[in-house]
Parts: sequence; structure tokens; C-alpha cells
Amino acid sequence: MNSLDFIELEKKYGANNYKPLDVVIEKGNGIYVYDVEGKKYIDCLSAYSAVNQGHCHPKIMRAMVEQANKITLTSRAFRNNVLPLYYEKLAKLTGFEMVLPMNTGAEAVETAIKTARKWGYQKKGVETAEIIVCSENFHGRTTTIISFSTDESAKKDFGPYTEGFKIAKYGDINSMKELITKNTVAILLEPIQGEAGVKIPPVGYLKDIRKLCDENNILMILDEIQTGFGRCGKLFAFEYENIRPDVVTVGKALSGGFYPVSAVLSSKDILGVFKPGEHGSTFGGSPMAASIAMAALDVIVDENLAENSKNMGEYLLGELRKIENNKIKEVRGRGLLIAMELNEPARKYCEKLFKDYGILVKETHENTIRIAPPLIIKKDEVDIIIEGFKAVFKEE
Ligand code: IF1
Repeated sequence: MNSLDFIELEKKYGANNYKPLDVVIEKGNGIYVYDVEGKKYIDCLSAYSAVNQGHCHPKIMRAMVEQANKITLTSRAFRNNVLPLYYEKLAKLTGFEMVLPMNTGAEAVETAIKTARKWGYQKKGVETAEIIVCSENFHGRTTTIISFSTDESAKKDFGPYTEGFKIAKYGDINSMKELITKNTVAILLEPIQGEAGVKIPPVGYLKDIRKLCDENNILMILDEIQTGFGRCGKLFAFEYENIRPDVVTVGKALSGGFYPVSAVLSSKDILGVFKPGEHGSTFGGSPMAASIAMAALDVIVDENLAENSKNMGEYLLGELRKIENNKIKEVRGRGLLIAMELNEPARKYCEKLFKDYGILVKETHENTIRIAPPLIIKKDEVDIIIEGFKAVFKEE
């Protein structure tokens, strides 16, 4: 079968909930992926930052295979000898006291919402828990999460919506202040908005939110599912503002792309609101998830991925900003989470980069190209990306 055969089969049986590039990937290794015809591409999306470590990282692969030969799943009805070690590693690396393990990012965000609400009733004593979120947020696809989306295409015809959420303008601390009531239990946001097109808030914004939360006994919840684990040039994006959130959700690169692994990180006082039987999941905290995540974290630390992300990201951002083309509105980013916003639809440029230059990128919200290669990328490989973009935008 060739690419076209696979595309036809997918169209025949698959729900039409994505509009992918017509590249049919068969294997991956490091920053590269290969289609069924054997053509090689640089993956500049990293599966939306789930493969920060590069595709099929051998260390994570070994951990997965070794664990698969022992036991993959015990359920949390029993204990296992891997989960405690994973808890310790994740807690020590991130500086949080306690971990609640889940699978997908959306499940971690849902868990954070439930944590904040329960904390609000039991510790703060609110009557009806309210959570402040931001315009142009993206936190996952469950019905509660899309209930507070401001993107019509993410929420249309999925009602009735979950109540208890208020929307502040991202980046505007005053619009957040106005929404606080005695029932506000948390403020939930991405430190940098990924899906919205790599929107970086004004310097001091996270600090202002931290202060607002301290003054009003509100939990500051940061969703680092996409920005975390080195993507933005530090272990977590919140480190740029030298603040500590109360709750952090993590996922994606927590497994290096091998398996859905997510978690909520917080303190004993906050995550301690859960009593046995009040929350959980079949696969959350499985020996397989724990083994993979431990190896994925080791790679991030041992290979200094945050440092490389910072250095390569600054270089790539600088070179992309030199491209002169009146269709380019702005190039922005932090570490290797970069976006090129155009003043017209970006799809045709993504197609050209794919077909003519072997570079896989994807548009977000029509006009913006997100550029997020694996954090292991080297300077000479970044140069290939730069040359591809220069060529595509020179042609125009
Ligand atoms: C899709 C977007 C990115 C996330 C943040 C939670 C989640 C995500 C900050 C949920 C997931 C993924 C979902 C995937 C595409 C991708 C995405 F375009 F949708 F928005 F990365 F920007 N918080 N993002 O970015 O994690 O449940 O997916 O494990 O739904 O199309 P998940």
C-alpha cells in the first residue's frame, strides 16, 4: 500500500475530526519521521510537544519493553513497586509535595478542576465554586473543559455546558480582578497559550496573578501540559516569572510520546482533599506509565533539553524574524515553542514546507504556523528549518 491507499482507507472508515497533512508516517527516530514511501521529514510539531525527547527515544523504549515483560497494569486496587519511585522522582524534580497520576492532559485538567472545587468547599468554605479561566484557552476536549472554551468550533452543539466558570481576557490582570467573588476557588490558565498561537502574556502577568491569588485565598493553577518539561527553555514556563503556582497539570512529554501519561502536581494540603474512592482511573499510575515517565524525565534532565530548547529556540526565532515578507505579521516564541503569524491563511505554506522542503509544521487558527521541533534538535538541523522557511517565503 502507498500513501494514497492509506489516505483513502482512513477517509472511508475514520471520523472526519481532523484535517491532517497528507503525509502518511510509518516510522520516526529523533527529530525525523519517514512516510510509507521512505521520504524523510523533520517533525516540527513534535506531536504537539509530546515528543520533546525525539521520536522513539531508545532509553524510554527500553524502559517500556522491560516493564512490558514484567507487568503493565495492576489497577490502583493494589499497589505496585514502580509508582512510588515515579512519585518520588516527579515530586523531587518539580518541587511539588504530591502527585495525582492520570492519563490524558484533559483528565489532568479535569482532576485539577475537581481538586480546586473540593478544596474550595472543604478548606475555603465557599458555597458554589467558581473558577476563572482565560479567553482563547485550550485545556482539552471534554465537555466540562469546552464549556469554558471561547472557541466556537470547540464548543458548538456540545451543550448543555458545565457551570461555574468565568472568562477573563488573557494577559489583562484587571479583567481577572473584576471577576473575583467570595466563591472564587481558582484561576486556571496556560503560562503561554499554545493552541491560541503561542500567545505570550505581558511580563509580570503571572506574578500579578500570584499576588491576586494570595490576597484572595485562591488557587493558582497552571496548565503546563504543552509548555512544560523544557519546551519553553526552562523546565516549566512559569519559572520565567519566578513564581510558584499552587497546582500544575502536566502531560504529553511526561511520557516522551510512548503512552498517555499525565498528572496533577500540588501540595499535601491541596491534593489531600481526596479521600479513597473519590477519584481515580483504570490506567492512571500504572507500572507501565510510571516506568515510561521515569525514563522520559531522565532524558529531559540528562540531555539538558530545557537548555538546548532555550539556545536553539533563540537562534531559530532570531533567524525567522530576519525573513522579509509582507505576509509575515509576527514571529514570536519562547524556547522551541515558536509561532509565525501571517496575515493570510497559513495552510498553503505548510503544504509547501511539507512537499518541497521535508518540513512538517501545522497551522493553528488558520493564519499561524506553530514551529515546535523536538528539544534534541542540533544547530545544523535548525538551519534546515530556516532554509526551508526562507525558500518558501522567498518564492511568495
Ligand atoms: C487536539 C490543540 C495543542 C494542551 C493543553 C491540555 C491539553 C492540551 C495546554 C489536553 C492538548 C493537544 C490536543 C490535540 C492537539 C493539541 C493542541 F491544538 F488541540 F490545542 F497542543 F495546542 N492542555 N493539546 O495543549 O491534553 O487530553 O490532548 O492529552 O485535541 O487536537 P490531551
